[in-house]
Amino acid sequence: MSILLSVTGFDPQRWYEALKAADPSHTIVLQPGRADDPSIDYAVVWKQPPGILSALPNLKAIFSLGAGVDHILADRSLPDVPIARIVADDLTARMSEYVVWRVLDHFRRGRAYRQQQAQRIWHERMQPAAREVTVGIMGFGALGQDAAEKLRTLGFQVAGWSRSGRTAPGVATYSGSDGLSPFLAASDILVVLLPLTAETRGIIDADLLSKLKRQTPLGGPVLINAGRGALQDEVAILDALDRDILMEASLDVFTVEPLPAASPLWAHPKVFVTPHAAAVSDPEQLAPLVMQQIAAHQRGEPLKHLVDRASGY
Ligand code: NDP
Ligand code: OXD
Repeated sequence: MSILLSVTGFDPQRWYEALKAADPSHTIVLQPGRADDPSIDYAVVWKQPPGILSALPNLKAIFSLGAGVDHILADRSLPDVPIARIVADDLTARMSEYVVWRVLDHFRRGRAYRQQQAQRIWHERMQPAAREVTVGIMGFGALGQDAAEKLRTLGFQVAGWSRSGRTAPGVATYSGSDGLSPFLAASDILVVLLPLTAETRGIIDADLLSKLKRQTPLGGPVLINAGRGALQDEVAILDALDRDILMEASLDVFTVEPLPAASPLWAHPKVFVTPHAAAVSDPEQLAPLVMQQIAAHQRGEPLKHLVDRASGY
């Protein structure tokens, strides 16, 4: 059985070795012998070149090497086979670390204290209690729910927004377009963990930012986006920061990645930039899960974490 490994932006060799180590009995192919290679049964991909999958006549399923699948669905010529994504404790824990880190840094006045230290200023800032602050998690799925649980352990109030109205104990949940305004009005710190779909593209715009709570215990609302860059209007974010509609932002994802050197986001004093590093896909942790999925599929068992192409995630 042959598996095509098609990755750009990740190191293919590490994934090759991890997939081999997880199950040495399969052939892993980095480049198909020919475009319509009939020996390929499965494709394991991250940002595969468009068109590469549609030519494979015996392809049975496609596996994303990350939680998101927008990089796969961007290929308009995809064959009609199931697509599965990654849901894994390792990836989830990494994202929750990022969310907790950024929430705590904004909450505990990290930016102000770093500035003070640079100027040797000894000045204690007003510090609210975690219970006075609501973190709104936009995209209340596998990642959002875990982050919510960890933030609740720290004492924060948590709100969640989803499409279908998912609930979780102790979390105020909202859904759909009707639930969006009350959700935003309840959020002091907005954490975006949405997938990029036709419905969510550009959702973090001037209108959305204007609906965030103005008077917050921190002095203004904070935006943290680790979902996808194309969810956000970066001009609107910069404008909201400059007009104090937004107090601070942590951005891990950008409309163009790598973030161009000319982007004003790099040097903006209220913006904290990370290079799409919130939750990396670790080959040693994730390759065994992909191989288990393939083994299950071969035994005729259903695949887990399937993508609904109509909703785009
Ligand atoms: P899930 O599919 O588990 O969760 C997605 C959530 O978004 C669900 O709650 C879903 O609602 C909600 N949602 C989707 N569309 C809408 C909509 N139109 N309106 C309201 N809510 C919506 O995904 P994960 O939690 O596993 O991952 C989320 C995203 O995080 C990924 O798609 C990826 O883009 C990003 N990511 C970023 C990483 C990074 O390093 N920066 C690393 C890993 C992931 P419902 O519950 O009703 O289905
Ligand atoms: C993912 C990512 O989707 O790393 O997993 O962005």
